[in-house]
Amino acid sequence: MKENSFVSADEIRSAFSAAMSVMYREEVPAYGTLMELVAKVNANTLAADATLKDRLEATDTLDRISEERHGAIRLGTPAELSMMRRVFAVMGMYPVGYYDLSTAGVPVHSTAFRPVGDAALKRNPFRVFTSLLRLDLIADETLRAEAEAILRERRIFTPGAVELTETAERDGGLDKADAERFVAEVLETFRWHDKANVSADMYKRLHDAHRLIADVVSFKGPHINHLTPRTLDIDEIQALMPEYGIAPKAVVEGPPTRKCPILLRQTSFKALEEPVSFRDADGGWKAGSHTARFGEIEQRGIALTPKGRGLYDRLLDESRKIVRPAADGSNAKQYEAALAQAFEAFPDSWAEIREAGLGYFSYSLTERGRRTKLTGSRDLDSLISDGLVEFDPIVYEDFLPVSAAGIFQSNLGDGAQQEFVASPNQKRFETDLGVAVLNEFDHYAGIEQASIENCLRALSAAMAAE
Ligand code: OOG
Ligand code: NI
Repeated sequence: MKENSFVSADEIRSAFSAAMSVMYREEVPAYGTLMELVAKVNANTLAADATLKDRLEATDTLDRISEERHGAIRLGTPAELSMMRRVFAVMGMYPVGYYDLSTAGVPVHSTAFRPVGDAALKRNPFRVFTSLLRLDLIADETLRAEAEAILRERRIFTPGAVELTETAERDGGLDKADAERFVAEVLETFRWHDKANVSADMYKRLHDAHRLIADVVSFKGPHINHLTPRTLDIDEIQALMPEYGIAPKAVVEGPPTRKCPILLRQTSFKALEEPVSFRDADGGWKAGSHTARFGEIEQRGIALTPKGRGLYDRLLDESRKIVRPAADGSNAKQYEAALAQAFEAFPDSWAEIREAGLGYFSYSLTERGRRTKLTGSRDLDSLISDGLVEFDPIVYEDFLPVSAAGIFQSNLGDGAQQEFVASPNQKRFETDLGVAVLNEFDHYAGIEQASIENCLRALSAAMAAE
C-alpha cells in the first residue's frame, strides 16, 4: 500500500528545520557564532545542574537541546499566505494564534505555524512565526498600489514545491524521494537574494513609508529573517554576546528571571547591514545595503491561563510605565529592576501558580497513586494533597505580541518608531489564510483536561480491577 511508504510529517519537518539551519549558518556567519555560544552555555548549565539534566533527560531529547526552535518570515499577499499554509501542513505545522502588531508600530499581523500535540512537539518543535504585510495601513495610496503591483508579479514558490504540495494533499503524504525533493524545493522560498526586485529609488520610497515594507516588497521571496535555538540560560548568553563579537538587543523580552519560568523569554543580536544591489534603468545593478537578518534565542516556561496571562500583561504594562526600554540599552538595568519589582506580584512556586489558576498543568499519578484503589469520587485537590496525583507545568509553545514587537523593532533599526491606529483584523487574516487559527488557550486547556481525565480513569480502573 502506498501509505506505508510515506515519510511522516514530523520527519519532513525535522529535515526541513535541519536544512534551514545549514543554509542560514552559511548565509549569516554571525548566526553560526551564536549557535556555538548557545551549545557552550547549554553544556555548562547542564554540567552545573544535575537535577535539571535528569529532568530534561526524562522529558526531552537532550541531544537536540540546542537545535532551532523557530524562525520567522514576512509575506506580501493573501495568496502567498494561503499557499504557505498548505506547504506547512505537509510538514505537520498548523496556524496557532493571531498576533496583531499594528499597535506596536509594525504594519503586519501574524500567526505561528507549529506542530500541535505532545508527540509531534517532542519529535521536533520547529515553528515559523509568519507575518502578512498590511498594505491597508499605508496612508500613501499611490505607493500602496505600486507595492501591490510589484508583489503581484513575484512567485515565491518553485513549481516543484507547488506540485509536491498538491501530490501530498492528493495522496495523503509523500514517499522518501518526494519528501527529500519537497524539502529542497521549499527551502528555495526561504533563501536570501541579494539582488532586489526594485530600483534604488523605489526601495527608498518603500523604506521611507516603513522599513518593513521595503523588506517585504523589494525582494524575490520572503527570506528567513532569523532562526532561534533554545537556551537553558538566556541571561548568560545576553551577557556573553559582546565577547563573541555580536551585538545583543538592548533587553531580554518577556518576563524577568524567575525560579518558575513563565511563558517565553527572548533576545536577539541586532540585524546586520548587508550588501544588496538594485535594478538600474539601463538594465545594470546599483550597489546598496539592506538590514533585516539576525539571530535570536529563546527560553520557555509554563503556559498561562487567561487569568495568568491577564496578570502577566498587567505587570508588564506596569513596569513599562515606570521604565520604557530604550533601544540603545542606556536604561537596561533600570528596566530590569522595574520588571523584577512589578513581577513580585506573580507567584513563584508551581503550587501557588496552580492554586491561583494562573497556569496550565499536566497531571499524572504518583508511584503511590499507581498502587492505590479508590472508591467514590474524589476531587483533584484532595488527590494531590494525599500524594496520589502530581503535576508538571505545560510548556508555552506560542509567542507574545509585545515581545514580538520588541524583536521586530530592535531589528528595524533604532530610529523613530511609527504609530499606526490599532486595528486587529483576525477575520480578515483568517479569510486570507483560508482557515481559522487554533486558539492557544483552548488547546492548552484541552491538554490539561485530558491529563486529569486520564488520572481519574486510571484510579477508578484500579478500583474496577479490585
Ligand atoms: C518576527 C518577530 C517575532 C518572535 O520570536 O517573537 C518573532 C519578525 O521579525 O519577522 O519571531
Ligand atoms: Ni523570533
